Amino acid sequence: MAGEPQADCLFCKIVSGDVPATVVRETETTLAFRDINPQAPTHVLVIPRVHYPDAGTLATVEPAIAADVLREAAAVAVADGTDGSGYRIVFNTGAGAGQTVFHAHAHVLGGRGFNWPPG
Ligand code: IU
Repeated sequence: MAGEPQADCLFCKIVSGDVPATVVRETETTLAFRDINPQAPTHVLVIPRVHYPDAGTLATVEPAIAADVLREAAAVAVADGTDGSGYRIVFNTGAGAGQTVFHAHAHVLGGRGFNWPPG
């Protein structure tokens, strides 16, 4: 069924508690935890509890939960104090764009300056 946990998905295992993570915020529909390999002083992943392979699919099938992910991403930036200086929300989508975990997630990056265009 759409959105069901996948046995081979790392982020589903974090949602179920089978894999530990440093959780910073949770809601009924989302979980936010620190990235294990941070690329900035603030680097938090916000994921839906339900499993969809990428953000576009999530937004198409479960738009309310996609909105929850975005709202929580902004809340993480405020909680970490990065909202004043600016922060970045990134949804890598597809292997060619750097996606390595195929469970939708927002990267929230902050606490340093960022270049444009991104690498
Ligand atoms: P990506 O956009 O799919 O590349 O992001 C996956 C992220 O998941 C990446 O930044 C990893 O450092 C992060 N991550 C993690 O936080 N914990 C883990 O156990 C694994 C990956 I594997």
